[in-house]
Amino acid sequence: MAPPFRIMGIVNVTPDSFSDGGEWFERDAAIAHGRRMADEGAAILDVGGESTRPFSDPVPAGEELRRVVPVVEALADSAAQVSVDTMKVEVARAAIAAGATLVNDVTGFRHEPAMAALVAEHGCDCCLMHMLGEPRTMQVDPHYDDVVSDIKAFLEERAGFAVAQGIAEDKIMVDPGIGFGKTIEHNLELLDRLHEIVALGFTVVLGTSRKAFLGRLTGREDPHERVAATVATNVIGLERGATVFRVHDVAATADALTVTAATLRRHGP
Ligand code: HH2
Repeated sequence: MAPPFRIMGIVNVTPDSFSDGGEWFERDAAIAHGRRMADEGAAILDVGGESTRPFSDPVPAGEELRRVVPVVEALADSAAQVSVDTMKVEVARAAIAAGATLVNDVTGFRHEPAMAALVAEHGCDCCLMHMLGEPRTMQVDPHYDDVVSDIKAFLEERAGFAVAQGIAEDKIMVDPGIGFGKTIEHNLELLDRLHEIVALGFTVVLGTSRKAFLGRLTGREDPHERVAATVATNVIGLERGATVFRVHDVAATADALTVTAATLRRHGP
């Protein structure tokens, strides 16, 4: 039986990520961290060299390449699938050459539409995420008519673009982009109504890990203390039909989702 969920472990090779900036910036530390997460049950390792936290500044392609490619190359021989978290075609191309088979583009191929042709050409998987605007501006008074319907329509349009560019439907994952131009209320509504996004028919990725709205809800300022809050969102996400969970804390997530999946399985397929 296919596993009911996959965990995507986050490998941030950055000095400034919101929750673990600098912890894995050194190349060998990032590689060891990735291997540890694979041992803990990560089916996917998502390697990124540019923070997209609110108000962050872009990183030049040359620097992003220098951060990401050696880590992708080293992790390509692990049991996990290697994903590259980038919005730049140049970085994705080099990461694919180094062994990545999944492109996680937080702009849903809007930053560089040519990303779609690259993914199609190499038969890679892709994750298309929703973000309102760009990181520098996205948290300034985000507004939607209906947050779930608006994001569902966006993801459907982006997936249609990907298919038109030659990407097979079963290679496409969609992600509502928790925290990317959303208030706490928007994030909670997306989580609660996640089954509506699942109804699109694509694999749904959920990325809530340690995010600010969890800190606001629990009063936990240190992102490392948001693991239990993250786990709660992932349990809800699995129950609503998401199957890929992008997290910093793999072992805790694996335990919680194993128990959740075993319980849900009693209801049949
Ligand atoms: N969130 C972040 C980055 N990439 N990709 C997907 N598909 N979904 C997400 O929710 C998502 C993502 C932000 O988290 P993180 O990588 O921990 O932080 P930073 O962007 O500061 O490096």
